[in-house]
Amino acid sequence: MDAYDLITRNASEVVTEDEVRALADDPEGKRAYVGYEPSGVLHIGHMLTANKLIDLQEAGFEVVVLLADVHAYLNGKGTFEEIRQTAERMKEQFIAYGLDESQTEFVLGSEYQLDESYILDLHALELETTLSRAERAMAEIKSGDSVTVAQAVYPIMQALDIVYLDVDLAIGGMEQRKVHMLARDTLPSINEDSPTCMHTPLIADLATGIGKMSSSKGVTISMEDTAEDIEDKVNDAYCPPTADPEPTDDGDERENPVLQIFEYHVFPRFEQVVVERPDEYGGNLEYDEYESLEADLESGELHPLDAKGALTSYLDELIAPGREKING
Ligand code: NAL
Repeated sequence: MDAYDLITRNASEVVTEDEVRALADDPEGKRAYVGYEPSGVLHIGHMLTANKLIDLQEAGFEVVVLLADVHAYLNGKGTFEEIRQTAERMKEQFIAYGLDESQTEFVLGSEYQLDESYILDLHALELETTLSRAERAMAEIKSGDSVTVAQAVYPIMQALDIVYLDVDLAIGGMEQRKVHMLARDTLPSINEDSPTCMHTPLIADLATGIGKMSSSKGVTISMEDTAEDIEDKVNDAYCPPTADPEPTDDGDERENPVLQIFEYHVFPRFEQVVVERPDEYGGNLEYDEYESLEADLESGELHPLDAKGALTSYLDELIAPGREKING
């Protein structure tokens, strides 16, 4: 796989391809970041952007993880004290999950976001941003029903962070795209370059395949799940024998979350995927790439229950080191 393919694999959106190609041509010393609000438990959604960071480390990038404590506070995720503790646990879990500690810089937002120069630059960007634009940028990020002033400041700070962390490539889930577009449009007004961005897909709710997986509602897999939790959740998961399920009767789009997890979590981290089956059911199946597993599920060669059994053991292998970090 060449550097560009590795850097962009499994991305839903690359802004722009030309800009990423230029980075891929000379990745040494280039910096990529992802930011996370420390809140709740590290789950499979966080781990999707973490996989991208691991790809980028392999391609030679320096990787910055922003533990966005001030952002979590602005988004109503708790007291500063609680958020700080969560940030510390999150950092340990990322390392356990496979981010190379010697190649990863962890930064707490509050280390620089309270400095006078940052605040003055923030106010300069606030002057350039309408309230409605900030509100739109937050549509898929905000917690709660109404939008607070704090939540309108949030995306403007996120844009400014790209400058302060001196980042060449901003990574986020698709729910971050409007914040990144705001950054691309407004940073030139304070004489900064528009940042290059790349967005990772959103995984559908495990139980229904509808909407995006989230820890606040529906079913997700977290770094603190036991092997039994994973087995139960995966066994109950929505997994029709197709990668392209029909919409619901209410017209909601559906995905196959079991296939999505194979594609975005398992294949990027394992050379080969083995589905164990007793000899009387045809014996083990071996896959070197996601597409062949998908084709076998669609043709009926691979039964959804066998796919789920394999997914359970691979997920457990990915999650076990983080779980041990917590349970000691
Ligand atoms: C991500 C978040 C907050 C601040 C950031 C600053 C720079 C880069 C990325 C950042 C968290 C993200 C979330 N908005 O929804 O988790």
